[in-house]
Amino acid sequence: MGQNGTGPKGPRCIALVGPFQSGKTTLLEAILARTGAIQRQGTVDAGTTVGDASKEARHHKMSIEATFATTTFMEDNYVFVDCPGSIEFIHDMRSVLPAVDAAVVVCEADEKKVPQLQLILRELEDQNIPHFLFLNKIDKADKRVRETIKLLQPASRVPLLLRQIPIWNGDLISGFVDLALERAYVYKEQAPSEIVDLKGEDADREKEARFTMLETLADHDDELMEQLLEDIQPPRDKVFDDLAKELREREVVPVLLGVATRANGVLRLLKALRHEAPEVAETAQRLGVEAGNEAVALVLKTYHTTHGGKMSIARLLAGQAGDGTTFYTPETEAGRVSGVFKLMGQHFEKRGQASAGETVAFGKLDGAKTGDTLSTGKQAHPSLIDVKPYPPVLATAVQAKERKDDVKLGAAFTKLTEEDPSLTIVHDAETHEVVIWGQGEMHLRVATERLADRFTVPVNTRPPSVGYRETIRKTVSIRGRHKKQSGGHGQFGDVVLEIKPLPRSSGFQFEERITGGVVPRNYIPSVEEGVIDALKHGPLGFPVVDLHVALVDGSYHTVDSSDMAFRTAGRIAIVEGLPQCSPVLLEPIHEVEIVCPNEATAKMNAILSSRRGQILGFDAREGWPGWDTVRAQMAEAEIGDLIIEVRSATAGVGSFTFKFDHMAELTGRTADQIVAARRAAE
Ligand SMILES: Nc1nc2c(ncn2[C@@H]2O[C@H](COP(=O)(O)OP(=O)(O)OP(=O)(O)O)[C@@H](O)[C@H]2O)c(=O)[nH]1
Ligand SMILES: [Mg+2]
Repeated sequence: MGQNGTGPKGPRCIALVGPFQSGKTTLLEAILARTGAIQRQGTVDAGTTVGDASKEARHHKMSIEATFATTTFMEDNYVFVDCPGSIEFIHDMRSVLPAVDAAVVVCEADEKKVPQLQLILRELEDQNIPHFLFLNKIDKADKRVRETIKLLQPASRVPLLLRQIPIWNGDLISGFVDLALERAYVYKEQAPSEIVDLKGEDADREKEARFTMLETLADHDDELMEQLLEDIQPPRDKVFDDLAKELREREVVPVLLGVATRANGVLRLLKALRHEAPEVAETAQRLGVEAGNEAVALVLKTYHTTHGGKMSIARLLAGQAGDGTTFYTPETEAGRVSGVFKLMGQHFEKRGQASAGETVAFGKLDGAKTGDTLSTGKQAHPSLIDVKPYPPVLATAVQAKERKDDVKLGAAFTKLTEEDPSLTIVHDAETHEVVIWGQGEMHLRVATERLADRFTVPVNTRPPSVGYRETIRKTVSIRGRHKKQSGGHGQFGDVVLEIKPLPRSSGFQFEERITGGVVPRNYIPSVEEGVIDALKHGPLGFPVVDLHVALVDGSYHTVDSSDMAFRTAGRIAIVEGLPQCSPVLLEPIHEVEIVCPNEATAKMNAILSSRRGQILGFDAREGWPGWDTVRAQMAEAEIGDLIIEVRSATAGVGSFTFKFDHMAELTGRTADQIVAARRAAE
């Protein structure tokens, strides 16, 4: 199979991934323009691209979700998926990757973006996705390509294979030599590159670079190795076959060059995809699609259009599906397809039934969610993938701006998390707050914008409450007496409580030591209820924990005593007693584990120290050369916006996980401020 083969291939699905702002959306635009899917190539800066057509993406001039676009190249159907580069939106990329035939990693010769590149290559390597590197922005190149490859290689566990070299014209790159075709091209603005003669110094450089490329290929091909040793020129078709095979077997990462803004290098990229990327049958095999089902599809994204209802964007891995097809997930009935749509950014255009390899949107699959394996036939196909979102790192409490929107907000949350499973909604029963947890500042900002714009529920946001508690440090005995004479029946309850501190995380214990029936048995549970009630809100304003309360004495009245009266007496004793017990604030301390490229480790230590963190140690991150793991204990209040500092100190790639460890006493100015703020809020 040579590069010049012309037979039609199956429909493809290709992901465009890569570090933040590397030019993925611009490359998609160039591909769509070059293949005639759009009339003119739009730009990110003018807000005219297909990839960043959503209001939020335009507004922030960055991609915030995976966007799908359909085109045709040499009679083959392609769906390209423009994935966001920011780590905060990486879940969209991770949900799409399993089902694509190949990925194009758009990157730049920028040292600062190497850790991001490593992060993305790691996903591709772990998920076994064949991938190309598209070295973009070479109009701005200020170093030799070979140096750039050296810079980028540490990010990849697989050898990078340079298959084009630039032609320099002074300080600018004016074209390239394709090392497999052995042809030279000069770039034309917004037009296919033109073939020129390969001569002089360029011809010598070509020979050398081609030899390096063949040597790398020969590492996995003994026959080629022999030919090279014997100085025999391998036939061109053999070189192309090797390129295709080694890409598919993930033995090399071919590197192509280009300028997305000028659509330079796009045609060669498309040709490489056409000839070398696997087709759906191979992708289905990689995923473990079993024979026997009529149709099998994977849901890559869920989208709620403002008017059209729910869309499940899916790749069909086997069989056919159209209007009326009933799909099943392994757990349940996904629903009956109502409308099959062609994908073009924010536009969904109705089309006919889809067949294996195509990526389309299915309308009204109410029971389907992102990541689901859909199938038809007698027995549901087992789940093909399980992509879990990364644990969230930042939270914001939200409230509908208008009370009347409360119910609508609940429904909007459902849609929001269906579209983006890396968001989590938590209803805090204690503080009555609704908290959105997400992957970073921009992620949460976009989530609240989307609530307002797409789901029409404007919300107010504020930092979520910290789970403070309070406890006591002194033992006190105290009487609580409730006596009321208001005509007819009076109320009488009288108790003596001994309130005593307990060690950390003992919670609350109640004991009764009544002798001689001074408080009748049947009233004792009410006393305990009154105590529990009062402990919900201690003298500092927070729930009280780690204390022992004993009912030691009291008195009653045969007519006026009641459950209610003893409950009130219990409460009074606590309310009056606690302030005498030397109350103290407790704050939650978590164990935090930060991962970062090791050049940022010192900065992490500084950040942790400035946030009252106690560093427990740091190690090389297992399986991640060049990365460290820093562990620390840290107060919940300080973790609140920690991610913002971590990201800015690591060019966006650092992250952390945390889990509750213990409650610790907090005194001094910080504690006073917290208590004062609590009082002010009440
Ligand atoms: N000089 C130059 N600039 C480019 C090239 N490709 C893209 N850009 C610019 O780089 C910036 C980012 O481009 P985008 O296409 O939005 O990059 P992206 O990778 O989609 O960004 P995210 O999706 O937010 O990660 C824009 O200002 C583009 O105009 C290129 O080949 N050369
Ligand atoms: Mg983009």
